[in-house]
Amino acid sequence: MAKELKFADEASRQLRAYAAEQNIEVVWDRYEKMQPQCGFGTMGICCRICTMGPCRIDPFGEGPQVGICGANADTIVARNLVRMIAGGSAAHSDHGRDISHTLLMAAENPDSDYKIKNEEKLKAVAKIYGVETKDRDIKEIAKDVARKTMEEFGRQEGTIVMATTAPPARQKLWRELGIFPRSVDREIVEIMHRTTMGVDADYKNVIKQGMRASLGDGWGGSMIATELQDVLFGIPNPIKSMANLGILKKEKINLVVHGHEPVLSDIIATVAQDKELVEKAKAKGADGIGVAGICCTANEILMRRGIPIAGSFLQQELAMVTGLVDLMVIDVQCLMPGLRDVARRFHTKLITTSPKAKIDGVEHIEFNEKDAVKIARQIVESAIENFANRNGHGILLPEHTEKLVAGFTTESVFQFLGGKYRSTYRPLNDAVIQGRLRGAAGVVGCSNPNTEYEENHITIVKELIKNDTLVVTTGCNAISCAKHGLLQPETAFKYAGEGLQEICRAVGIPPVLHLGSCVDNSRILRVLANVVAEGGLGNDISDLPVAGAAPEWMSEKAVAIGMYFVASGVYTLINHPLPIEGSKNVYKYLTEDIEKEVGGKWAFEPDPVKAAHKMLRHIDKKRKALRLKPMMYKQAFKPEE
Ligand code: SF4
Ligand code: MSK
Repeated sequence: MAKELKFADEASRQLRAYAAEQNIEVVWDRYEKMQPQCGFGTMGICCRICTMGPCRIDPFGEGPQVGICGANADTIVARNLVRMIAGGSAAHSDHGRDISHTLLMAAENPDSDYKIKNEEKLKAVAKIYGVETKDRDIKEIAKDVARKTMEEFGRQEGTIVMATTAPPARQKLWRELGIFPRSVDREIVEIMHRTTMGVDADYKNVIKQGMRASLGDGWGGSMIATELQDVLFGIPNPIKSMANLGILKKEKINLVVHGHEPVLSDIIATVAQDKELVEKAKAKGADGIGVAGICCTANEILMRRGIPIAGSFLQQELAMVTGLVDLMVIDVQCLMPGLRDVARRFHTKLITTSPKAKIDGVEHIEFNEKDAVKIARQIVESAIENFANRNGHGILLPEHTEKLVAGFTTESVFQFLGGKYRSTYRPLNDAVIQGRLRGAAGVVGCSNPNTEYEENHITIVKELIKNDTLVVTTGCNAISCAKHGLLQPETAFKYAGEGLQEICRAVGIPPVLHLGSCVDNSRILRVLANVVAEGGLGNDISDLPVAGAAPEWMSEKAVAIGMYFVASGVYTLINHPLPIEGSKNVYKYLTEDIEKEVGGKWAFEPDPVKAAHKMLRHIDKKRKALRLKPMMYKQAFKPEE
């Protein structure tokens, strides 16, 4: 019998209990079976880089303190950590590279299924790269921009051009420290080189390369992905929608898209509205075709099209457990191979689409951008065909849904704050300076069965907004916030402090702003750069009264994101520590000493209220340094604790 778990989300609790009754194993069951987990791995002191090993360091000091080659805990821990950064940066950046190729294809091929949807954004990116725009055909500009962004991945000389959008003081610091990223791929390759057997054994030097690669992700690969997706699919604008598994409909064909890249999901969302296909669906007895998303591909099509969100990372299997998913189509990243076995217990058809992400025994329909609509049609038709296999037995649909407003961006929200016709960050900066806002926090990232599902996400966000801190969110945190009603403007009056309420009332925004998918954390970087450029809050990101958190993190991508925020000057808090506890030196360096070098540091705090308070204290420290008005606290805690 599966252990009864506490979930902040009732829909997930019900479905997880139902799965247990039916003997369907899902992520929480596999997590339980895995206990106790390996202490060496958790502490980062296991090395299997060469076959003299595997080696492990005895954390109690009684057994071996170095590996067979003589590598100590500091070296092993640092190497393991930066290899996580390499994995995470590679995932985001490969996504960015694919979008550059899609843009080039859209510009070169007049019959392409992709079009340039936002010329203004294309011209803004062209400006960053010095591409001439005056009196030029938009497709010519797009070709140049696509090629320039492609060069960012494999550049052999110079540095990443996109990273010149960081504040000048930050760029100067990166150059002085030798961490200004040269090219996206090069920094990832260099991590792999330095961490192979017998290369870099100085933990600080290893971590330095980790910072450089992560900056290549945040200010390079991820930023390119975000910018070019806005060009191809449109810049999001505030848009209403719904979230949670209750958005699946008994009477409709339910097609769930899951993964990260909008090149497929965006086309599916269009094709699913095709009259002929809708008629086909009706002929099969369905009341139309419903598209819903899981994880970040969901965020992509929510932000631009208002397509409802079925759930976050930990709900991918539960969506199938409803018995209502006729087809789930997946692309890349955060796809649990366990989906295959859950799908087999239901009529659900699971389809992989990327040559990079197949699952043994699962139907594969290979997607390519050249035949995007044709392939999307094939997938939608497959969902329609499979509707007849839904036998009506064993359906459990928790009726839980929540309204939301998403679609905020670096451009749109602050245009809002600046008034309709003035695109300026001045009102935002002024609100912080005058003390209506304490500051801002980015709360992002995954969920993890090692934490009570969504409890940390929601508690931390509520505590921050209560204390007049504007929250921006991406990834699965954004989905959790949506499911718990935090993305509604009215929420401000329930949970936010008076200053933040005042702003939300004046501008009509929620106190928690959904900025998109995981690659869209680059929007947060851009917001920070714009706030610095607006003036009055210091010269660099590290001067700002801001903090970041990933309260239920699990992915290597979260490590890359956290590290690029730290290296950009941001205090970054996660619940469970990085796997570095096996090295006192690495731990101290990342949680203390690194701040003297880059202005940001890591913090670990599993208790969400204490975590929020740590972030607030950091924000207040920055306010004090800027000589801004001290803030009141909405809950009894000692500011200096
Ligand atoms: Fe062991 Fe050194 Fe080989 Fe790692 S690199 S497995 S510590 S011998
Ligand atoms: S999907 S990386 S679980 S946020 Fe981007 Fe969610 Fe984390 Fe995947």
